[in-house]
Amino acid sequence: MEDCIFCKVVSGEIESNIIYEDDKVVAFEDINPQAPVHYLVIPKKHIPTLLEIKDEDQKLIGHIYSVISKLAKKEGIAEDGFRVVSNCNEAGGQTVYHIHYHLLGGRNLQWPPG
Ligand code: DGP
Repeated sequence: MEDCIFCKVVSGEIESNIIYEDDKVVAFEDINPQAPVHYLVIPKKHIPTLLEIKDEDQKLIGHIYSVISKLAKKEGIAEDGFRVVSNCNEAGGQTVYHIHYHLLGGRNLQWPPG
């Protein structure tokens, strides 16, 4: 998608601090971190919202969670605990319409979220 910010992160057109990449997934630092560790884990495939995830994407979504788990361990936030958030549509707080999973950790996170 030519006007999608995260597709541009995937292509390298927009610079980002990439901390993990494979043929299906990219993880990079959020530009506006809300915790000491705040990464965004995204599929390279453009999927606008969680509502457009198809049955054929099940393996991809599972892979994303596997990457998140490895990153949490690598960053040393696994044992204390962390949060994975995916916002959907306006009321859910989604601002970039390319699905992404926020990985947040390194501090005590509050619940419920605002
Ligand atoms: P959400 O509100 O859930 O759609 O989260 C979008 C996140 O994306 C938000 O935390 C800020 C981040 N973000 C937006 N633009 C960029 C960018 O160009 N680079 C990086 N690294 N993060 C971005």
